[in-house]
Amino acid sequence: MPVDFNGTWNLVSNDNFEGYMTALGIDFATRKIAKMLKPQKVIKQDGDLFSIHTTSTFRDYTLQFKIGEEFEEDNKGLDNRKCKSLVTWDDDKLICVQTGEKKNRGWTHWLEGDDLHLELRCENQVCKQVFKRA
Ligand code: YOG
Repeated sequence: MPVDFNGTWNLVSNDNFEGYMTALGIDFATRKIAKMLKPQKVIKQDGDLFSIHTTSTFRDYTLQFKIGEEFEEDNKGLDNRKCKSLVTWDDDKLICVQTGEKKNRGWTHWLEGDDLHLELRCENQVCKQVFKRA
């Protein structure tokens, strides 16, 4: 039985979100709004099936996937670039590779103590987010 990510999680730190957004080509005005946000994640994990709802006062984003099954991701409301995404386990880490126009795009989730960690990668930028249980 792998790690249990189920729950509602609130953002408590957000390192280099600006660099990540710039690598994604997000415009200045949108970045100024986005960096003030404290998004919440609701994760539902049922065997190999996951849904991750990221919500904020500005935009929401929903992702549903099955481990090991590639799917098309639209990134709607984010950078709106389509990519092919694949999520797999690497020990207790959940790793997503987002293949498309942007090099080295993807993310990793893991638990550390009571905290949920998320690393967001795009090109040469890494954003590190930490969430606590709501
Ligand atoms: O999470 O992919 O948990 O999907 C990344 C924002 C900001 C909109 C958020 C809205 C990238 C304006 C999703 C923030 C910046 C800036 C709340 C991260 C793009 C646009 C939705 C993500 C994965 C892993 C699941």
